[in-house]
Amino acid sequence: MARFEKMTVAEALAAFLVENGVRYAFGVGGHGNTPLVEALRRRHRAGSLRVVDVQHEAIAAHAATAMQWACGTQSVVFTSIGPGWFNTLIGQNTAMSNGLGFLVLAGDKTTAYEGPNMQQLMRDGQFGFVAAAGIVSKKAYSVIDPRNVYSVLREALAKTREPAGAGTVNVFLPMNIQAATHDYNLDLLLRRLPEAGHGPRPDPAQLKLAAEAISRHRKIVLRVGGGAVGAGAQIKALASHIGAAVVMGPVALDVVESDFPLNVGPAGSKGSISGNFASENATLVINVGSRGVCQSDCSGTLYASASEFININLNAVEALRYDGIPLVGDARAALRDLLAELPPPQLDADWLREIEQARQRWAAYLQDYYDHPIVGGKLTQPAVVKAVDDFINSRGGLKIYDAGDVQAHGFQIARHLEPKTFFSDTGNSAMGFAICAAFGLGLIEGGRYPTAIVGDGSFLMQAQAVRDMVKHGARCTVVVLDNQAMGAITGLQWAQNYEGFASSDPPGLGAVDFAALAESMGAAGFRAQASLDSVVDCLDRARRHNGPAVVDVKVAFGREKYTALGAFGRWNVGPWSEAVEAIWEGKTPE
Ligand SMILES: Cc1ncc(C[n+]2csc(CCOP(=O)(O)OP(=O)(O)O)c2C)c(N)n1
Ligand SMILES: [Mg+2]
Repeated sequence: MARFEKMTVAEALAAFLVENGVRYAFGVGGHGNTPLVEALRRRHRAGSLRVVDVQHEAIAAHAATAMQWACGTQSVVFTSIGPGWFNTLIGQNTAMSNGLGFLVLAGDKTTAYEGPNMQQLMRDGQFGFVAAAGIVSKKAYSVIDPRNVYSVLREALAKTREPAGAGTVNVFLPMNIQAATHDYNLDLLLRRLPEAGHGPRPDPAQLKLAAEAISRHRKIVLRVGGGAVGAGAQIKALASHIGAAVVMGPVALDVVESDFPLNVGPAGSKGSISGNFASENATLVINVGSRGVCQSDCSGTLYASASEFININLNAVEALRYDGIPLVGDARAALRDLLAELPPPQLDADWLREIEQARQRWAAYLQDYYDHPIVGGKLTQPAVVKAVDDFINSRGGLKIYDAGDVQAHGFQIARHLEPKTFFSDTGNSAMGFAICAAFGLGLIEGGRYPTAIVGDGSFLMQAQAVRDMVKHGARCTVVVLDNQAMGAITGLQWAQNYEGFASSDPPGLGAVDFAALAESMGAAGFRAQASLDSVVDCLDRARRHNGPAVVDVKVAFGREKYTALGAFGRWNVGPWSEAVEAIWEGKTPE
């Protein structure tokens, strides 16, 4: 006999989510979602779901992304109708850019639609929000009937977790429907989604082609992307077998440890000398779960010597990039299958030596920066990033790098000891992601300690997240590298022979006291002096503080050497676009 229970649509929805492993709900209430908030409240009080009210919906979306990324913890985001939902969009794109997804539950006007509603989409038709969300997310639904909770919610949640296609899914909840009651069949309502099965194995015929291609080449690069997370052991095994340099994509820098002798680090304009050297000189490139976003593959022009590509990817379309041999399948399985297909190793001693020399050139280049940590009486950003990164590694913490020069320095300087310890919004580069991510990760009981490394510009885009950290008892540190500039943009303007304009504080304007700002919101604030010892001392005190802490570090900014690491290669932005695209099209550079 089926069991039935009368409840509101919002309550049924909350019951379904809890049953399916959702543990956090981040969001903001409004006139568009009071029945939903009431249903979430009951779950919160019962201890089955933690409701975390935040100061801005982007914080909610970023926190949900970070939780899923770092430890697979499932969350949903809830918003009122209209502006609250709009505020999530930057976070939805961040999640999607990094292959992650979650449900966004947003209020909507009533199904009666008696006339214009406050905060409705101005160009709304009956399903205006659904149409708008359909463009910016994986999928959007409207709950127009209480029974939709059985089917629509199940499908929506499954889509957020789809292998090789995870993304955010928006579910719009008309206000009258949220509050409507229905006699729910509990057996139908409380079904659990099955876990996704093992990923598919690549086609044997394509595997054979790939193995033959490998036997034709001596200079090989294995390019590691986001789809390779969890496949570090298989990547090292294959790289060791074929003597391939391992180039790390920005989203996957920690998949293989920095000390692995064939790891040449990141490539692209914010990459490394060694990563670019290997990429430019390889004749065969094996992409493992890698999309090759513009900044990281010199806008499609990085692999100057490559005549063949192999693409291991769960997504059949991504597997066609660079006209490569497509190995459509799970990275671990495909790498194992490929290795099994190969004859005994024939390593190229010259290539291995060239790789090692390039690694040494990059290490020496970096060391020169670390040896000059002060410019004009202030610490430099590269030196501080190195000190912060070393500190986090020594304590086994998580690091989240924000946007701008801070992010580039994270790519280039951070060292990786184990997977799932480095996070940066590489595909969307949403300023303020890191501070929100640290907030989310700092809530997880027994979780690893998170530290956000952010610029002044990025901090001030989501400064209110500090208040959320305080309110909800997050344990985390935010290190602000304050150069009083949107430094990455000024640097780009200079590199393109423009004037630095509208991208830094006007001369004479005093700096923000970030420690005081943090203290005003109830967090601990620490001010570093102009020495690396002082930075480390502040980090240590921040870490021992049992709550959120902000460490304010004033860093040098200008055209002088040592203030920022170099950019390399090509990037199709601004005045460079045409020249880079000509190379991409196959024209010889002038
Ligand atoms: C939301 C958002 N707006 C604009 C940009 C473009 N952008 C990229 S980096 C950057 C400046 C970052 O400044 P800051 O956080 O202070 O870091 P810095 O480069 O100075 O180290 C800007 C404006 C962006 N990535 N995200
Ligand atoms: Mg800055």
